[in-house]
Amino acid sequence: MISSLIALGANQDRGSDRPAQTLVAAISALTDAGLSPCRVSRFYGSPCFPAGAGPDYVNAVVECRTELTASEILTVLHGIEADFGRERAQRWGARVLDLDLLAHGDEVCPDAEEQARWRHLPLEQQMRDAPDQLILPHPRLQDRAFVLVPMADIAREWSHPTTGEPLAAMLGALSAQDRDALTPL
Ligand code: PH2
Ligand code: MG
Ligand code: MG
Repeated sequence: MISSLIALGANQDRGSDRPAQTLVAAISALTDAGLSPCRVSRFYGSPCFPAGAGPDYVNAVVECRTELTASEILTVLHGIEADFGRERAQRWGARVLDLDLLAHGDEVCPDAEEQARWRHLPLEQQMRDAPDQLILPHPRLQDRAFVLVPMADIAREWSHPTTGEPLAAMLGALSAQDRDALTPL
């Protein structure tokens, strides 16, 4: 069994469902797909990144233990996003549901060099270029309070497989302002 960390986010109502209800439904859908979360973080309200680009998000992180490969998990996540009516129109636009595979055990994809290249991408290039292949760990993980704060609820012991940096150090490297902008619901 491999431990997988999955980030959930929503900042748009889905029919009459508010984003937090959508995350609850998405966790059920993960369970139905055989990815039953063994740990679920608190749900947090978080200001949209980049600031002003859209409504506030609800974010959470779950841990699943699974025999599925990373690419099989990704297929499941994309299937759930599609079932929930996610349209992949605008990069970083408003979305009814976003499911991101953050990490799959200690796996580094496609390799350490390429993972590092995406991790160090300047912001303007991040806004323009999306990787067409799975990058693990998620290349933006260390930059985002809306990932690290919920992750710390359930995966305090996690450390980055290439940099060796512990989660607590990544959290400490964020500004207090970014961390404090996350509010548990
Ligand atoms: N996801 C994005 C872009 N911006 N901002 C917050 N607060 N939470 C997110 O999950 C998020 C975002 C792209 O996936
Ligand atoms: Mg995504
Ligand atoms: Mg995302």
